Amino acid sequence: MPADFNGTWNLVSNDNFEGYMVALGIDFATRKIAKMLKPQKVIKQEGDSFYIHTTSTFRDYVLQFKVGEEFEEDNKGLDNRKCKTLITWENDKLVCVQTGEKKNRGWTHWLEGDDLHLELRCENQVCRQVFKRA
Ligand code: VLZ
Repeated sequence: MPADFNGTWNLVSNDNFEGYMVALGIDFATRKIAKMLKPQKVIKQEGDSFYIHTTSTFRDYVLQFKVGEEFEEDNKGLDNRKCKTLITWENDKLVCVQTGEKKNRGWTHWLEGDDLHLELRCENQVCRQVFKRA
């Protein structure tokens, strides 16, 4: 049985989101707004099929994928750069590699106790987010 990420999750901590956004080339004004946000994630998981909806008062982002199947991601409303995205299981961690213009781009999700963790990577920046069940 893989890890079960199903649920609605609220952001409780967000370390170095600023550095991650700078690495992505997000402009100053957008960063000022974005770093104040407390996004919520709604995750629907059925086997290896995932729907991850990140919502906030400012912008929304939806990602749908099947583990192990590469697809083109548009990052619309984020940095708008297209990349080839592949998500795989590494034990109970969901590991995403986003191949494109930006080096070392991707993220990892895992569960730790009652918390959902997300590490976001771009170039030499790492952002660490923790979510709790809504
Ligand atoms: O999450 O890649 O759960 O896509 C932040 C929206 C969404 C707030 C960040 C506005 C997406 C940002 C993080 C304005 C620049 C992400 C994946 C893993 C699923």
